[in-house]
Amino acid sequence: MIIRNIGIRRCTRRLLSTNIRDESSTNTNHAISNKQLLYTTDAASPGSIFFLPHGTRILNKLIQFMKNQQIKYGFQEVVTPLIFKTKLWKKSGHWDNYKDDMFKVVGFDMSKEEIPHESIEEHEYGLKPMNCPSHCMIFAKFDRSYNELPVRYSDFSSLHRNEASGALSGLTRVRRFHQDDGHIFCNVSHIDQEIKNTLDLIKNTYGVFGINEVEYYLSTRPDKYIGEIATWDEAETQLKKVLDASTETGSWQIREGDGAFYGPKIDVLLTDAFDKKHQVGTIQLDFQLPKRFDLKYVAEDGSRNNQPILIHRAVFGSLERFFAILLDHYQGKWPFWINPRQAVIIPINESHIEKAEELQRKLCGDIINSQDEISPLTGFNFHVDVDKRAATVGHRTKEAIQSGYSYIILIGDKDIANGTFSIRSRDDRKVSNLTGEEIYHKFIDLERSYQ
Ligand code: SSA
Ligand code: ZN
Repeated sequence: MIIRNIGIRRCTRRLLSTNIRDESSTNTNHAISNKQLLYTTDAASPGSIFFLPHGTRILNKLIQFMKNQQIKYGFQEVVTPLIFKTKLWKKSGHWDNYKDDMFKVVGFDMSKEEIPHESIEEHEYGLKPMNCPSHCMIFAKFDRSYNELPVRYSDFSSLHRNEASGALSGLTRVRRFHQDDGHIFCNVSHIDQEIKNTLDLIKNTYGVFGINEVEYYLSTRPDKYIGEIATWDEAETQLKKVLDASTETGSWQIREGDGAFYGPKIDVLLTDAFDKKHQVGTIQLDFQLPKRFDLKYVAEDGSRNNQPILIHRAVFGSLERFFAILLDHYQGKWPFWINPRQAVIIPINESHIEKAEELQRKLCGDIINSQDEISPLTGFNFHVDVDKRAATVGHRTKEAIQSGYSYIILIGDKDIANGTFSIRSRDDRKVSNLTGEEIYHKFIDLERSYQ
């Protein structure tokens, strides 16, 4: 039974990954990454990405973007452990239903374990493939009342899944990744609104990146599941209802048997430039984990035995997979707000270097310019370089465009005399003459409006 089910799971995955693993989009992404120095990998840790400084800038922007949206939607961010004892994974159901996709962790020196015990469960840990158990544990730590629901936790933890080496693909299927994960603990009356909010957030988020072609799928009960069929049917009906009612989704399709082991889900898929589909966002309705973790809240009438419902959701899906989508979507031509190379200043000759560096300091913002010993926590800080090389202006400009800088700023004698700089964008030869202050405010406006 187990083997058959695993076979089916692998099989559905293979169906998806025949699309996902197409080498063409992966290769293009690698080529852009190599040129722009965004990420790298090493055989010492297959399927785990090293994000280089410029790639990390993009990743941090995505995280900051999502943190800000989530505050608006009432999420509270938490930080949770990476390893949990086997006992916890047995309780959550991952041990029976997800173990093959997990990494086991044991200390080399067992004598360091606090409680010497015969049981393997006392010293064997699993590296988490999901954040849901941690969030259920936090919910269970306190007495909960109906008037605090929905409780919404978000988490950007590292997750590890022991994906088959043959299934690994670029940034889209990796072993270590970070979801923009969220878990909503609520009651039945909240479900529709919470799912609608998430669908709105998904649509609006993708819209910021100019991605408007989105497909929605309802993934139903897999062969390997926990709980009662009647509960599953109820959850699936509920999701169908929201999908039908939601003006955001338009039409949607069914993926039979592709739900999570704990509940059915709405999966959101994007298609890349090579016509390959990638599952990014997901919304999952779960009546099972609250039962396994014995989650309870006190209702308005004072009754204590009320079980919340759990909604799992991710908007980007994982930062790694979404990064791959963006690489493919922009082909390295990042919009200013997320560009790891926002501007380069080119002093025409040596005598202009001082002014160039002055402008660089200004655009790099409050953190660098702080007069205090300790830099402030927030402020606008743009990624601006100065190209002081002796090469011709034409050559340096051409290289700057090829490297993907959004703006090229020239400074020469005439500019110094006028107290301005000559600024042009990557895509338009038209030059404007702006003061340092005007450039700084232009950049602030671009970042604020996600351009
Ligand atoms: N527990 C839920 C979220 O609360 C969960 O983990 N759901 S999920 O398994 O469907 O994963 C969510 C998203 O993570 C997926 O839609 C996909 O975008 C991303 N993801 C899953 N596995 C991988 C992987 N191996 N590599 C990159 N991204 C992944
Ligand atoms: Zn989850």
